[in-house]
Amino acid sequence: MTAFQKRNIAIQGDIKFTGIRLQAPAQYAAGPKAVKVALQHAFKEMGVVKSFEGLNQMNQKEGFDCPGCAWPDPDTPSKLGEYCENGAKALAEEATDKRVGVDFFSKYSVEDISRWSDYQIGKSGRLTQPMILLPDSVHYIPIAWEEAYQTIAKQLHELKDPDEAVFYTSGRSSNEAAFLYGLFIRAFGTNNMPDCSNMCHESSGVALKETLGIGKGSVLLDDFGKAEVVMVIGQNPGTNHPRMLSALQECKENGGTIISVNPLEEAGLIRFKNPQEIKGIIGTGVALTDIHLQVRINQDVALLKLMIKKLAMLDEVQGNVFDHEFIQTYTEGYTALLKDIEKYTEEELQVSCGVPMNDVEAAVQVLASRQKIIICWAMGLTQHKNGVENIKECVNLLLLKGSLGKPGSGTCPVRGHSNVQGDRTVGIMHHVSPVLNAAIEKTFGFSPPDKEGLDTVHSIQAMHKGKAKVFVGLGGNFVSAASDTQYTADALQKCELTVHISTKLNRTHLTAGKTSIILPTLGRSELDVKDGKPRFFTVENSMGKVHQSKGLLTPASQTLRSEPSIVGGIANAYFQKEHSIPWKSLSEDYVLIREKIAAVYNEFKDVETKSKGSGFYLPNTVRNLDFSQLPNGKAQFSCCSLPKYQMKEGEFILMTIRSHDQFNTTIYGLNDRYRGVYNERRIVFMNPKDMEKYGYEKLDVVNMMSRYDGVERKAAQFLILPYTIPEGNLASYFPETNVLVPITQYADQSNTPISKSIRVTIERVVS
Ligand SMILES: Nc1nc2c(c(=O)[nH]1)N[C@H]1C(S)=C(S)[C@@H](COP(=O)(O)OP(=O)(O)OC[C@H]3O[C@@H](n4cnc5c(=O)[nH]c(N)nc54)[C@H](O)[C@@H]3O)O[C@H]1N2
Ligand SMILES: Nc1nc2c(c(=O)[nH]1)N[C@H]1C(S)=C(S)[C@@H](COP(=O)(O)OP(=O)(O)OC[C@H]3O[C@@H](n4cnc5c(=O)[nH]c(N)nc54)[C@H](O)[C@@H]3O)O[C@H]1N2
Ligand SMILES: [Mo]
Repeated sequence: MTAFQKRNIAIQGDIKFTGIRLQAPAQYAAGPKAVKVALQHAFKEMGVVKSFEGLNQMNQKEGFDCPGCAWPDPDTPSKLGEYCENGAKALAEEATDKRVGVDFFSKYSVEDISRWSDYQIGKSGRLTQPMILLPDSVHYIPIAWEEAYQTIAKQLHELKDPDEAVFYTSGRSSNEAAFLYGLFIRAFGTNNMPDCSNMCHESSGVALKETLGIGKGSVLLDDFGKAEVVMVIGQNPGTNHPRMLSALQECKENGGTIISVNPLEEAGLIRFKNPQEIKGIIGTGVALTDIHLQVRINQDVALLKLMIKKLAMLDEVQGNVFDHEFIQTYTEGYTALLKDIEKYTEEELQVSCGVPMNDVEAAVQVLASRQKIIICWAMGLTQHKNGVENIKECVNLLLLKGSLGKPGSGTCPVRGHSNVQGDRTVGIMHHVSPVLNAAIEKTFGFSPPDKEGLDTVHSIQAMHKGKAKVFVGLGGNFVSAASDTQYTADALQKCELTVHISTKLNRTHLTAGKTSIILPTLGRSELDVKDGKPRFFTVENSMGKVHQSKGLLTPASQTLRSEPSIVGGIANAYFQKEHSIPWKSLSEDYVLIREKIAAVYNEFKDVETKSKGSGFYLPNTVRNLDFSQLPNGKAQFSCCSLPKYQMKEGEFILMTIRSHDQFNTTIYGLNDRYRGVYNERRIVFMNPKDMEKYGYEKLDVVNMMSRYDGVERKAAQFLILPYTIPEGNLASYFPETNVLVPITQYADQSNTPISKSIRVTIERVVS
């Protein structure tokens, strides 16, 4: 065994400003500018020919699913192109012509690369062949595929207990890859399956399962055109789900009302110029938001309670504001909810949420007379200490209005990664499901472990304590995505082995274990050929529809292997020949994997044929108002408490959000066009009154500090920008601010880090 030399790895790269330029925030999203920017990114990374080749096939029935977000495709995709600006950027990032090969790694050590920004690291290009970093070295060197598998297998065999390994999944992997991965992990003997959902929509899953019986949303894309009201809470579709704007446009054109609830007035929610329509290119576009409720960070429960209280008063007079028949037939806990609401005065709720009473009244008037209501939400609700309760309060409102199980209404947790929902459906889950275990046992003849596994936060803590010694990542960028960057980096670096199945180089490959292996994989857009024939895999979108995805671009390198092939390769090396599961065959044959998925999950019956064309919907009990899984067979109202903050003088609540030019930790560029910020990411948005109160000028340089568990964490060097944001609230981008999120602070029940409500103070940097 070679001695380990601790490496000197920077967790964030050298901190420097990049030359900020400012403009007024945009008043609309998309339009011709979006098309221009999309093509600029695409041409720069992959040239003109490949750009059109790729973009023309994205989200088309015979093509590949966009590697960006999970928003569904319409049943008849537009021939003009069914992609958005940020989908084009996602493709450009994956299909770039740049390469990170052996020369790159011999030229730069992991210590060197770690000084670069995430933006620079990402722009280095695609990984081309398997590489290994040995304990006594700071340079990755090439390794053959088979040898890499054997090295991993050997290390896994050396563990005293299978629970000493953790297997992370990011949500871009196909159903086939995720199923095989989950099967291998269970056969290996652990449920340690942290995944990106743990940092994302876990709070939604927990809240929806408890209240409605299934952890997924209930609306279909068509419902947007039928809805009378769409509420968009804690979500920024203009940047993160741009194709959702077409659905909102349809709602508006059919006479619907849009209510947005957000501490920021996001451009994408103000007005939309649809680039697929002539009027969107040359006209003024469609106004989207009718009523904007500028809630203070993490005061959505207060706002929703206030609305419910006012609706209840109206209902007392009119008798028809709530859907009493629905409540009577399908729900439980109505009386307790009304009683709970009485505990609060309107004034205290209004003071907590900070929304002017007139605006609340306007929203209440709209909601009072409408029944078809959709509530959409994303990270603005899930990433708080009370993330689960935020969502339960939304469910309360829908139940009161009977807005479930009918066209134009329902829950819409807008998912992040393009297949994060599918990965969960086919078994990526740290909890134990006796039903799944029984089905696996029946199909494969082994008993999966019945001990709860570790989620993201607890995996990090286990690695930090030395209880977990091997980390395997199927995609993702664990160190930059997770909270408490220094702590997480230390945790990974304590591991004996880290394994990264990735398309592109990222910081997690640098904050590596003593030994570290990079296994480069095919991207979604790339041709995956077996026996001379291109093959497809399947994904599930945000609305529970499973469909095919088939890449067509020439792979970045001939050495790349597909994710199922890599996962099967590791499994085969671990179990060697004598095992009841045919790992080798599974690693080579997606049809066989799909057969096994269908054997384990009834709802995937005939997936081979049904996933063709526009695909098929998985069953959804809420759509049929089937609450038989729940206590007394009823949907559950919840009594949620108000989040209380005893803020000290000088303290702020910080939300860490995405700019327009990033996909999570992948930084496409340095602009946040809709918010009027160009060429800089180290910024913090602040209310002008707070700036005045504390004597700050625009572009003053500050540090932000959080203090939890007696420890001070610092994010150094941010430029202050005046912005329309509630007083006492701040906004800044992640991953730069993840150093501030303590590993110990996460949502009750779902363990999702509190990335949207971190208590911070700021200090001026004197130059
Ligand atoms: N282009 C692009 N697309 C993406 C991604 C990306 O990074 N780039 N990421 C993907 C992933 S994994 C995900 S999960 C989604 C994320 O999609 P979003 O959830 O839209 O992403 P965030 O930038 O985190 O934005 C959160 C929004 O919530 C608001 N917000 C913050 N705190 C609160 C609060 O307390 N209450 C309310 N009401 N609002 C609040 C913020 O102002 C912001 O508008 O997008 C997916 N799509
Ligand atoms: N402070 C703060 N932190 C957050 C959030 C926040 O809002 N604020 N959001 C959280 C959320 S919602 C999420 S989902 C997580 C995201 O966490 P992750 O999913 O771990 O992070 P990504 O940045 O999406 O991962 C990008 C990497 O995935 C790899 N990759 C890309 N495509 C593929 C592929 O097809 N196959 C494989 N194998 N690898 C691929 C590339 O190497 C790329 O560098 O971050 C969370 N962290
Ligand atoms: Mo996410």
